[in-house]
Amino acid sequence: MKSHINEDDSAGTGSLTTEMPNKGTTWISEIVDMILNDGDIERCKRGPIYERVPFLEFAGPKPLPVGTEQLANMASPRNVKTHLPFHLVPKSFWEHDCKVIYVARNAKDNLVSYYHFDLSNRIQPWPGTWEEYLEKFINGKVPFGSWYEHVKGWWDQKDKHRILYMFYEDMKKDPKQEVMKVMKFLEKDLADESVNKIVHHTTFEAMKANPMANYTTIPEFFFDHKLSPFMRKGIVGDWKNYFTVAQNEIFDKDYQKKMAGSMLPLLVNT
Ligand code: PPS
Repeated sequence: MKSHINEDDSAGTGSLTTEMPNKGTTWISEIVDMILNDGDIERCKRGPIYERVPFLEFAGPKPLPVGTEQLANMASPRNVKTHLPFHLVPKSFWEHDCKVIYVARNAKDNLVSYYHFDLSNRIQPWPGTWEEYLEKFINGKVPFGSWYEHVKGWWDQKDKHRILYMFYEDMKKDPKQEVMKVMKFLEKDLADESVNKIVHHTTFEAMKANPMANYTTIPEFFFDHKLSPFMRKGIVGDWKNYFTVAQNEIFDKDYQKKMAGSMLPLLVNT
């Protein structure tokens, strides 16, 4: 895997967009692709997001591409997606000083989004009822493991490597400011007009309407948008529509316990 990912990245030009699933990976992937392509919208429609941004650990059913095979045939700088927790990322990323953009999202919205994603995603385990899924999430029994360990694991490493740690909620609140942060991190200097284009092209509405970003091009046997569309709501605070008062109390109590001692800003009641 090492040679696949990094042989062209000795200058540290590769960039990895990473996060627990359903935190906004697709959103940040599209932003990075737009920045690397100088805000050229047509160029960013050259293929579906999963062809433009290989998913490092993905090796699912055909016709979807295998991440490492795509990367082997791609020139640097490569924009790579992963959901891996920090300790599972290939060491070659750090040996080659690759840049990583991590996006964290408030735990409850992440859970709600992940629940709907697993309803539609036919290659991940069936989520069960909302109550069952809530329990699985709390206990880290969902694909890619514990949300708590994931966000803390990357937070603890953010000053030791070239990691830009971002928050979904900040991206919603001030998308232009966050796009400019990413631009600076990638050492790109685009004109204000291009930045505005990127912000517009990567709004929830624009991406939902864009077949190259909304995953409607993948076969139904893999993801059934009729059960719940991939671009579902794209909002902050949707958890309030799902948690009962009792579930909220249990979640908050458990959150405090699991996150005790972490310097990570609270990611639970936005
Ligand atoms: S995946 O499959 O795990 O990589 O999913 P991921 O892309 O990380 O997360 C999907 C959620 O991100 C929302 N999304 C967006 N929100 C705001 N703006 C934009 N542009 C955007 N693009 C994707 C998407 O709607 C999913 O969140 P929910 O809350 O389910 O709507």
